[in-house]
Amino acid sequence: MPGLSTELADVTEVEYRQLRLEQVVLVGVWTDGSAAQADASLVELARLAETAGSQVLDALVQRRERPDPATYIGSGKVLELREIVLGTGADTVICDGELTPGQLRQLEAKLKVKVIDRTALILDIFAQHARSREGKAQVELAQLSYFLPRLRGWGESLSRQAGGAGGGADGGVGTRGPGETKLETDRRRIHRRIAKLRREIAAMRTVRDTKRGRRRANEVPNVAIVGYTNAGKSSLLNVITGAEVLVQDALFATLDPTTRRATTPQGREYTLTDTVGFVRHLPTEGRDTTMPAELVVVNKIDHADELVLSRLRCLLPEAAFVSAHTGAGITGLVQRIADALPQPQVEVDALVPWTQGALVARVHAEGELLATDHTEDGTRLRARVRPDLAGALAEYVVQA
Ligand SMILES: Nc1nc2c(ncn2[C@@H]2O[C@H](COP(=O)(O)OP(=O)(O)OP(=O)(O)O)[C@@H](O)[C@H]2O)c(=O)[nH]1
Ligand SMILES: [Mg+2]
Repeated sequence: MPGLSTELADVTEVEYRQLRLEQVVLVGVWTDGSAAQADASLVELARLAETAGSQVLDALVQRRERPDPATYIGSGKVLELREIVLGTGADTVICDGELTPGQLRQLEAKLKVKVIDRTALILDIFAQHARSREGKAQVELAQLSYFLPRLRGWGESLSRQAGGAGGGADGGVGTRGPGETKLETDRRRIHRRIAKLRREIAAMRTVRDTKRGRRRANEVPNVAIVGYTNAGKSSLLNVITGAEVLVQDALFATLDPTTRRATTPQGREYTLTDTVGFVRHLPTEGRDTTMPAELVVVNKIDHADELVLSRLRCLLPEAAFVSAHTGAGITGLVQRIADALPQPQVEVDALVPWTQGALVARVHAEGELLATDHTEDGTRLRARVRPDLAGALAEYVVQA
């Protein structure tokens, strides 16, 4: 089972069916929005399924006011889906939404193949792609939290199977005892594992916040690249900073946010962070969604249809239109990032002695230089800087 830790496989060996997706059929419920939106959602689900390593054999959508509480799609559609499963030889059905444990269980019972939902699929891809310790821990935590309430469902349907024709609807005395005991043990072990992961993640977060805190103290502004998966966020980071972050024509190539140093054309330093992409119904837990200001970037203009592009330009007059591949628009984008950085507020006029070269360098990197002059006694600087740097320059300030 790619990505899922052996521990999880171990504790749930009976109840948890491995997410080995091979030949799949997709099914969606179209509740509102246009037909085109419903199609787009299913196309995206197909790409996700392929990213997870499976082959999509067929797909169907049902128009309904809301998903069926028992089986997600209506009972007639279940029969139709069963025919498709039999006809194509699919081993898995993937539903385009988040299903309740009960819906999953009932669909599995009726379709007689493994049924998973969009969330499980995304978590599976995350598990395959996470690289850093923190990333892996977060994915495992998300998976365990997702699977915990679903354990009972799988356990029950299996014990029903074990009970055979003779076992009643509740599994019967002989089948239930040991199974439930094992289930309880597994649940407790998973709860313990979840608690341990939470502690570890909290500890790693503290380390990261300390680093971030240090950057803040140094007044280095950070710019995050956020957006849809496969939009070219990592490619942008690479072209702007010369980094070599993995770029792939795949969903969720990036799962570990990377931060790189960058400088504005004027020489000010900032950091640029690549982030995990979005999709519809992305499990949102743990995402930092505070966004002070934003600059919309439209990438891949080399790839887009002229008509689509001109429509986008009308719709998004403020956006930066770029291509990470050809470099078109990148210079302009870099300047717009520079203009959007928070401006240092304190204006200083200082004569910095030659021995204090590091201070001069800091003014170049962190501040906005207004005038500079090399005198016999040192460097005369007029600049706008942040308060902490103004403090460091205080003793050299030239009295007017
Ligand atoms: N034609 C064209 N393709 C691009 C451009 N920028 C990126 N791509 C391609 O788009 C695909 C995704 O690029 P990435 O940079 O990995 O995208 P991402 O947003 O980081 O994706 P995730 O990390 O998976 O969320 C790759 O195949 C890139 O080569 C561009 O400007 N033009
Ligand atoms: Mg990426």
